Amino acid sequence: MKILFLVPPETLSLESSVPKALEGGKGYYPKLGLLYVAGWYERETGNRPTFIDCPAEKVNEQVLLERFRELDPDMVAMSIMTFNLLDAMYIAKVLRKEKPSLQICLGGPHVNLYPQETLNLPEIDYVVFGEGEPIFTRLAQALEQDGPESDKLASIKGLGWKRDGISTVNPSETELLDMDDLPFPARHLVDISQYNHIIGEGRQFFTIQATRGCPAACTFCDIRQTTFRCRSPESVIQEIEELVELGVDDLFFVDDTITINKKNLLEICDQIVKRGIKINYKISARVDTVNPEVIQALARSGCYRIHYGIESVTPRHLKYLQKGQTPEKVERACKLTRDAGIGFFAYMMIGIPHETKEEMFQTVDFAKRLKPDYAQFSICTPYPKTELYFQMMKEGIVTEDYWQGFAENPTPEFKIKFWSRDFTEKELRKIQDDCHARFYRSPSYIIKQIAKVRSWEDFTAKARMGTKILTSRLGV
Ligand code: B12
Ligand code: SF4
Repeated sequence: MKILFLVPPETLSLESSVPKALEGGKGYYPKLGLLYVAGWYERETGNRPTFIDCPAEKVNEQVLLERFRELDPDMVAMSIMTFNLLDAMYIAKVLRKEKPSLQICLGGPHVNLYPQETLNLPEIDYVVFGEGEPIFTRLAQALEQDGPESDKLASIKGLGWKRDGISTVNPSETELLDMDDLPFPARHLVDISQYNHIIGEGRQFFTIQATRGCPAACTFCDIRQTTFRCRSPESVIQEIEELVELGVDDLFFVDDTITINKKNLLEICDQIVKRGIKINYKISARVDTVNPEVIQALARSGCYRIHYGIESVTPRHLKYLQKGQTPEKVERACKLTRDAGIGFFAYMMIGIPHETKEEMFQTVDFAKRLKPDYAQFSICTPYPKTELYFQMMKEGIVTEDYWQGFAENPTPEFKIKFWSRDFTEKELRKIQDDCHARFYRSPSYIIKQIAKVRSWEDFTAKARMGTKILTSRLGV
């Protein structure tokens, strides 16, 4: 069976709480989840699939069609967030028209939330929900083996399948994978030079994952209270060494909070130093999971930036979001980080239910005091099936289950709503622009950035990012 793993062109993606122009200019990250699925498939079957990442390779619909005709795959597998469901639907239709016998399988965060609804959509033959690596391979193998097909498909947990218009969604796979059983993502299927990041610190960027899951309870997040698991430090180091061999010198750990298991992380940092591995990297962390020992180890081993989810300065709002942190903890962690010479990105939120405009600007002032290298002010958005979404429905702020409507009938006319009793979307967008302007145009920020510039590349990266943020509303 010939398999094409595909990241479709982004033409119909929804605009999220971060303006599309800002999101779009940041560069291209690899689809690590799909590369993991491809890696497992390759290891188990010995078949070599094809991988086309249209946005990264700048492949448009016409070029994709040409390559599709040449490859003539039996199955196309795509990974989707809610934000690019429409892109996947559109391209599924185009490819199916080209080859009516083509089988189409979707997986990823959106499918994990809405397996049945996604399977019910036209052109979709299979959905995989949960950790997709073994499930997808079981599906591909089942389709190739002899014997009654429905029996084989019915026995695969985490799979949904459609035959003659009838959808069947099997029970979920409840067993989590041992992360050391995973092969490394199938990076050899993509041209790594096409991935980059506007504010990276190196010549060649790529992503890696050392842990899965997060025990914290932030209500706006899909990953909330999921089982935390780690790979062994040896395996992570081996993968980093492979990446360095490939020319990668700038890594992003996509882990939600890699700092939860400090022992493992310290071992990884230690090994990077001991083995003299030359790598710059950035991570994401909760402020309450770092301490001086961890920060020092990160600094020594090449960590140049930490992404902190800080959200707000107001304890009332932090509590509302069940963030489980205080402004004092935030200040402590940010100071530790600054003192160790690691930069940080402050993710802030405005438009939290019941928040006043004054409080939003207090959050900007707080962000300025923390002295991050970058700050992003997102409009608080209840994403599908999050605790925040259900909470806002209970309070009557979100008046209808509109994500359910989108999942059942995704149309390009759909626009994400910013639910607030106190502000219109236009007002919120204007406040968001004001927040970015207050932050990035503040003399203290500009002086600090000029003082910190290490090289011309560093300066131009910062200037590009700053310009992008300030002009993102203008769609440039
Ligand atoms: C890194 C990351 C990014 C990066 C890179 C994205 C990329 N190219 O992959 C950046 C910064 C660009 C990004 C942007 C955004 N992101 Co993001 N991101 C993540 C993060 C932290 C990690 C993703 C990852 O690599 N995971 C590791 C892999 C191994 O896991 P996975 O992708 O889930 O894949 C597994 C399964 O889902 C399944 N699977 C996945 N795909 C497929 C496909 C097939 C065929 C099969 C069989 C199985 C399968 O198997 C995989 C292996 O087990 C996740 C949170 C998380 N922990 O997943 C959020 C997350 C995916 N992002 C999210 C969001 C909301 C966004 C933004 C909209 C944020 C915003 N701007 O407001 C944008 C959207 C950008 C866009 N244009 O689409 C949400 C998605 C929610 C949803 N309902 O879709 C998540 C879940 C975080 C959250 N808030 O809860 N993101
Ligand atoms: S700490 Fe991050 S990953 Fe964990 S629940 Fe909160 S937002 Fe989600």
